[in-house]
Amino acid sequence: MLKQVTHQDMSNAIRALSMDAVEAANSGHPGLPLGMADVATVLFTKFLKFDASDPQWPDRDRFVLSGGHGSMLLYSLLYLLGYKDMTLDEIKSFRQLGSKTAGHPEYGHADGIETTTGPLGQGLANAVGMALAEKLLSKKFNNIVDHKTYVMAGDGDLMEGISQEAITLAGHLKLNKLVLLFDDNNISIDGPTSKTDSTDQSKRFMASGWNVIKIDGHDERQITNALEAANNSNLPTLICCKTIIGFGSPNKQGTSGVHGAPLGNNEYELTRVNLKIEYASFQVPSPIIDKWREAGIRGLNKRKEWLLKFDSLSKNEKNLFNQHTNKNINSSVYEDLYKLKVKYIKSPQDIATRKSSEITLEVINDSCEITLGGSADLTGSNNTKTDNIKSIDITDFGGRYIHYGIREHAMGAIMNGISLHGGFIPYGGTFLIFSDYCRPSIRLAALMQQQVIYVLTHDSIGLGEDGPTHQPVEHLASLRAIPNAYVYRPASVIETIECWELILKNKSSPGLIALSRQNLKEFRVDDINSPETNMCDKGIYPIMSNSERPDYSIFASGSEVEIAIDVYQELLGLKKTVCVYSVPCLDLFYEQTQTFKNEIINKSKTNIVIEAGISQGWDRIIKDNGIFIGMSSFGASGPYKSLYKKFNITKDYIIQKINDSN
Ligand SMILES: Cc1ncc(C[n+]2csc(CCOP(=O)(O)OP(=O)(O)O)c2C)c(N)n1
Ligand SMILES: [Mg+2]
Repeated sequence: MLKQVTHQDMSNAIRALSMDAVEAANSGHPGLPLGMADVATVLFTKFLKFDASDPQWPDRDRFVLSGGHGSMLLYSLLYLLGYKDMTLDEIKSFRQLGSKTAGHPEYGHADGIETTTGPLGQGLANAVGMALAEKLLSKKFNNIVDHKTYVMAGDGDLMEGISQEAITLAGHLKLNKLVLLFDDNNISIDGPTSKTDSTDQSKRFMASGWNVIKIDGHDERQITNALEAANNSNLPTLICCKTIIGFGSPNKQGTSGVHGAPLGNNEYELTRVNLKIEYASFQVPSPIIDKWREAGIRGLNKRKEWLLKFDSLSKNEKNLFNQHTNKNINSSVYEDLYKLKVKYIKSPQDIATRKSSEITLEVINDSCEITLGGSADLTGSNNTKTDNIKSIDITDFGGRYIHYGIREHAMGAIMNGISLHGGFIPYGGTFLIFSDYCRPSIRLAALMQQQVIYVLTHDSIGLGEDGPTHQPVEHLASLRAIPNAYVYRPASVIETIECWELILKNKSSPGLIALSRQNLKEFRVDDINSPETNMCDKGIYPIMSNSERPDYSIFASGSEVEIAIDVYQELLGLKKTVCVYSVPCLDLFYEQTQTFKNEIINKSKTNIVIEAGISQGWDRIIKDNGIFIGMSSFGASGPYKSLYKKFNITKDYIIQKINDSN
């Protein structure tokens, strides 16, 4: 008779495959998969609601491996559970170029990878975003949205600052369907965590409003009981799983030596003997595989029940749900934005672009239900909360605006989680200067091709009196440097509307819109264009010119466009030929064809660039003989007009520079 497949056989299958893959690649992290295999086995075989045959089922539970270095844990699970695209060959190609099994789990490589992890702390905050998205959707579609978010996080995740931001917000919002499985192994790369940390994690989480359970992470019964208790909690739950890193390795377990290096041939064999793994490498016996595959389709009936419930919805409800799930914006938004443009072309307003952005958002939020606003405690300054949307609070998750608190980094990662979960297109506000506090999450949004929107106000020394700590200088350049992130810097109401339209239309990139605190003059008043055309869509367009081959081409973005226009007028008086370009999105301009770019860049003998930031990024336009007007130092505190004067970003200075260069 066949021996019954035990929990130990199941968890050892994860261990075996993880060791095999790391040994074959001669690179990777065996410690986490060996240590957390028991917890993962109980979670995936008894609790997690999913169906491996439909990985995109919207009501599946989400699982996030925040310690992305333990990627083999996830890949082994996906293979064992029968996810179609996670084949044994993929496991054998761990860490090889072109495989789905990259060093760290990468969103989009394979089904079941819910987010890209690796930068510690991000996954944990992504999970908070997913749980929050679920909460909001379940309020709206209470019959068909009801799932949990499980996140596995280690000492490293909990040490990272972002974890504090994320767990305090999760506790505050009482995200009770969020469960954090803490790999409490007291080891990180440099050795025992006693070297670096003496936090009582239970007290820390309890102080933030979490339910805390402590267990032996190798005891099947304790793991089961804890996950059951978490199911009934009205608070988010932390399960501290006391584990031994590299469990099973006789000479390396419990040490940092097993964190991120192959066991080595000798220790690999000893570990297999110790764990009683008797099959050859990469060859998990079929009774064990079968048992895992059974677990993989455990959710089939639940999914069928869900489909019946979904079928019973009205046509409108179904449409709305699908619209949320696919994050589809109805095209009426663009018609409404067009009407808004016409209105402001007819009655131009000289207002700050942060205000223009609010006016635009008001229309967007009115005509579609899937935007989800927020700000990191700068709502009134970022102009992110339009009158037509309500804030969410603990008692009412019916709103569409999140007060993230002073938690920029978590806001970024939470927005990533919301976007990955599906259901909403998130936008969040802070000052441009504090985009530095969001940067790792912005980078991941770009890498994961997520449409996450940043409203970044107070975009230059033009913010004035708050001084150099608050005045961005290198930020536009540094954000433009992130691949697949688009930085927009509109110069007027009309441009702001156009930039928002472009941001909404780009479904696979984060959009960052830099906005002024100070009022700016509307220049898109006459016939430069017809309102049907989005002039910003190539990132650049000429706004005035008096020659086909001018002496000077002036390029400016945002608040500096009006200075460029003043210079133009003065140069006309001096009988010069000039062309002025507005450059609302340098990233988009650089993506145009070489012919298009050359035509613009080589039109004049001398190019002049005006932007109240550093010159980096503009070099291709400035070339060797051009003039750059902007910043090369930190700003200063004072009224904004005196700052522009002090830093020589004025019409008079530019005219003088031009005269000097002749
Ligand atoms: C933000 C960030 N900093 C540093 C690293 C490099 N790193 C990867 S794993 C790790 C240690 C993590 O310790 P722990 O979470 O306890 O994982 P364990 O060793 O228990 O598997 C470090 C420092 C990283 N991936 N992300
Ligand atoms: Mg650890």
